[in-house]
This record gives sequence, structure tokens and C-alpha cells, in this order.
Amino acid sequence: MYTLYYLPGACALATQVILRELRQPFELVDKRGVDNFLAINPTGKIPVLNDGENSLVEGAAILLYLLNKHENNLLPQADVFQKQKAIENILFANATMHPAYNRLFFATGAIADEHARQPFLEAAAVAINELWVLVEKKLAQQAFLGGDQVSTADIMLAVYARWGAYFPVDIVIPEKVSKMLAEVEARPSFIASIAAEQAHSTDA
Ligand SMILES: N[C@@H](CCC(=O)N[C@@H](CS)C(=O)NCC(=O)O)C(=O)O
Repeated sequence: MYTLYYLPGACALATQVILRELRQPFELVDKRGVDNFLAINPTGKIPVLNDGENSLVEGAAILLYLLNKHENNLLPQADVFQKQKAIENILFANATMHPAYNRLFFATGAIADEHARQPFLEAAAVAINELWVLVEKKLAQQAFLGGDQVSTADIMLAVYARWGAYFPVDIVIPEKVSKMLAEVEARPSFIASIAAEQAHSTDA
């Protein structure tokens, strides 16, 4: 049984969706209800996944651990090059798209004055929109980043894409990306994950 530490709507949502896709049992713990969370992860960040023996941190590393451990169609195993391309897409999501959205959260926390903050938000949105154009190009010949079937990186991007709505900026999601995101969001694993986060939230 896994334990997943999360915050509602944050990047651990992707970890939960993958746990459901892999049909692995888990319990959810809202980080805000944990005394001394820094003892669990010194960076203070979620996701943290406990597998009963080990406490695992860093979202992409956690996903690769789960995908290497449990049988699935979300990470190619037989072809080394295909596997490498899938890992590349996971890291594009985790280490390029996620930090691009982080700038919106950072500016909102760091700049109290709305007028002073807005140019930073807009500059961040320009960079995010450029990344979505790159994803649109990757989807020119295929429905998902991994090909015909949903891949781990698609799920991660679907989680991050939801964050744009929190900010007063125009995030432009191109057509093929929109279709891909809608298909991921319609998956039972995604719908159930959002519902479970709300049900377990310390806000609930
Ligand atoms: N490099 C880390 C970053 C994780 C991260 O930025 N988590 C955010 C949520 S998406 C977080 O924990 N924010 C809460 C905070 O900073 O207090 C990873 O990929 O796991």
C-alpha cells in the first residue's frame, strides 16, 4: 500500500492518476494536515510517495519508479530508444513545462502589488504559450506524446494545464493539445483523482 502526500490541484495529481492507471492501492495525505512535513521532505514539496519502506521524492523520479515497477502501457520497456523518448517527454513536462508555470505562482507570491505583478505574469505566460506551441508540433502526426495511446507525459501536462485558470493571463492551448488534454481529463483515473483530492482535502 502506497501513501501519497499531496496538495489539491498540485503536481501530485499526476502521481495519483498514474497510481490509478497502474491499479495500485494508496492512501492520500494532504500535506497541510501533517505536523513537521519538512521531516518527510526537507524541500517542503509534494509529491512524496511512501511505499511502506521507502520515502520517495521528486515527481518525475517517483513516476519512473512506479512505471518500472508495475506492468503498464504508459512507458515503453522493450525498445530502449522508445523508452528514452518517453523519459524525455516526462522530463520535458516535469523540468520544462512545470517550472514555466511555477513563475506564475512565484510572481503572485513575491509581488504584492497587482499592477507591478502583471508584466511578470504576462512574460511568464508568453514563455508558457511558446512551450504549448512546441507540444502542438509534437502532436502533428499523433494523438498523444507517446503515439496513439496516452502516455505519462500527457497526464503530467494535463495536470499543469489546469493551473493557467488561476491567473489573469491568456494561456493559449492550441487545437491538437486541447484535444489531447480533453482525452486525458476524461479518463476515469483523472476524474477519480480530482474527486479523491477534494474528498481528502483538509479544506473539505
Ligand atoms: N522538483 C519537485 C517540485 C515539486 C513542486 O514544485 N511541488 C509543488 C506543487 S506543484 C509544491 O510542493 N508546492 C508547495 C510549496 O512549495 O509549499 C518535483 O518535481 O517533485
